[in-house]
Amino acid sequence: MLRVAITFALCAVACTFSPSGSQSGDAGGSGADGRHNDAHGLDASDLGTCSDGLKNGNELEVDCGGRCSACTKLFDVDSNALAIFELNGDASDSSGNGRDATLLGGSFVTTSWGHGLSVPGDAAMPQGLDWSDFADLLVHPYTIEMVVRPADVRCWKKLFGPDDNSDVGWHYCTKFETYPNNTVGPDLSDGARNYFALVSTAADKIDVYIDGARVGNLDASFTAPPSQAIFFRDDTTTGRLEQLSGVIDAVRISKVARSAAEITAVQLRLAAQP
Ligand SMILES: [Ca+2]
Ligand SMILES: [Ca+2]
Repeated sequence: MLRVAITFALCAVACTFSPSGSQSGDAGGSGADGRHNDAHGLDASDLGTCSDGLKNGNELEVDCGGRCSACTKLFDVDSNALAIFELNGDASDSSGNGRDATLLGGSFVTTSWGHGLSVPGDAAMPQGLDWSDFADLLVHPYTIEMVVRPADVRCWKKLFGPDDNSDVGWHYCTKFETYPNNTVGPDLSDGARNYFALVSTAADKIDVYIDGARVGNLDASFTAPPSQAIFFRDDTTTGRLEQLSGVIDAVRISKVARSAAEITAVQLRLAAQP
């Protein structure tokens, strides 16, 4: 009886089942040795679990990640999202709220998370996203999360502007900066992916998280709600000479202060599919 129980327990860990109930993990006849959950020892039967509607094997989400094809949705949809832009070929809102951004310019390129918006960083070229139609929704508390791989982090490369006629806003300036206020956090690097989470702590203050770690609290450089919400394009005041160059994989805008645990969870997802 003990042996039966152990066998069953092993199977619960190592075997996979199709929705019809037929067991697929042992299809190769190797027994419940865990081999089929090992990304280094696959056979044809393993790949069937990449389309079974279940999160199994080493999948990051249901039927994607790990040994399956890459996951393409970085952010989970929940009731606290105002808008989610996965940027997998367009600027549509995947939160279910229909708050699409206007694509100002850029091109879509392949990334480890499907696709991202590539912006050239050229003052003469249109680029970025305009979400100004919904800027009045950005009241405290709010959270803006952005996953960006910059080509150049030198001062200044604008990430977010609350007003197209103002130099203020969020920038790369070697570090993260809420111009004209303060820089915060570590020195950042050209070509390295950054996950920024900017979490309001008052109408004019934000906590800054970079790659899952809280690095400080500082003036947001504007008082929420902003008059506009322009991402990844420089303002007219500086002649659009402070344009970001790089690739943006996804953006989520939320009507809550996302918790440290939620932000850590996103960073772990990112790290699992570098
Ligand atoms: Ca699966
Ligand atoms: Ca994406």
